Amino acid sequence: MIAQQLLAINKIHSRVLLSSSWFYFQILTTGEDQPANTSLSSVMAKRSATAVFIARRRAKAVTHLRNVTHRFLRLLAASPKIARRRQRQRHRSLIAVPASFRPPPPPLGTSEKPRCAIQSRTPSPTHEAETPHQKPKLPEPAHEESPADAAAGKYWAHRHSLFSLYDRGVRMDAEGWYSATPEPIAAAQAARAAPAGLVVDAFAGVGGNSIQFAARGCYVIAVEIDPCKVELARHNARIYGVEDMIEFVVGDFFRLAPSLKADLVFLSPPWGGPSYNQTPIYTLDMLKPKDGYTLFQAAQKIARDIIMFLPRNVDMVQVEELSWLCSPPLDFESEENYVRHRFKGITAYFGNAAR
Ligand code: MGP
Ligand code: SAH
Repeated sequence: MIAQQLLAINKIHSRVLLSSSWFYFQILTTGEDQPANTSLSSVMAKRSATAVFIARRRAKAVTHLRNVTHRFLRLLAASPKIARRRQRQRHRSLIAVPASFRPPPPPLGTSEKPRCAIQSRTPSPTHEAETPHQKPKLPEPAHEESPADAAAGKYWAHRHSLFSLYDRGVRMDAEGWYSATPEPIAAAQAARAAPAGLVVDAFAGVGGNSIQFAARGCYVIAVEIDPCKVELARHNARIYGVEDMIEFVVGDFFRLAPSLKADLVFLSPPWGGPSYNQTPIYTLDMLKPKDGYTLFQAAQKIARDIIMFLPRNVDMVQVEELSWLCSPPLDFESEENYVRHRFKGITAYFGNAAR
């Protein structure tokens, strides 16, 4: 596949080269075909005008490549990194990149508009099998990997821990990639809800938590402010066969909260982007779009039982204090969440959700 991709890139390059060579040819022939009475200076002027034209055309071609195929180029840059990581895991040969391998998500923190779907096809699992006799023919990266590339590759590598059915066509957007709750964690959180209970997922995103609550047998009201994400979440819920268990609501949780009632509220608000862990202690006022106290109080209007998914560097003293906002104080329990021994976040359980 990489070979095909390289071939595609080569084709583009050879087109650029061909057109350049055509213009070089033109320069030469123009020179030879000049009528005898044409002065040397006019020939030179023509040549330099053509040269300027070529330079502009080349510049355009390069810009075009950079803009249109940037994801594809990033994929090429990322592939050796993925391969090296797999080699380190003592795989004897590299994994062939599947035909439908899709580029990682767009660079984080760019001005690129969020998209409802950045993938269209499902990778074929059979292509991911090792091909023992195949020598790796991955290109060396032309440049050092940027932090954005590294981040994009990192989340792509986590796709199956975010959604085990990812290969069936799960869709994500940039924010979804870095904020979806990994499936094993979402399943453990959902296990605290009573089956057949009514759950409000206040910040539903691309559906990571709503799907697991629904799979548990709960009826879910999934609130999400971004209509595009609601479409992604609905699509993903369909893949998991739980679409009928979820009522999707496009709206601002803080506006909707006073008019909602449920058995349990699940809160996984924005943490302020992937840079949330740049501070040694994450305080509750850093949560978005409103601080943790305002958020918790809004949730208390809906249900006594509350579950919050919080950054791993959160100030636990502040989190426990939330249970004192109720009189008598709510039962409280906190849990560190790991995926493959990596610390991902902390879940705080309040009320009957605490064990
Ligand atoms: P992470 O720390 O960005 O990734 O997010 P990771 O892979 O643990 O980083 P590394 O340091 O191990 O390389 C870890 C998990 O936190 C993600 O899988 C999300 O579930 C969750 N998460 C991250 N962010 C930035 C958010 C967020 O803004 N909101 C919510 N609700 N969850 C988030
Ligand atoms: N738990 C989700 C991820 C949630 S990320 C999952 O597993 O997929 C936080 C989400 O909150 C983002 O999708 C963001 O669009 C949404 N959001 C931000 N402000 C909101 C608000 N005021 N009301 C509802 N949703 C909001």
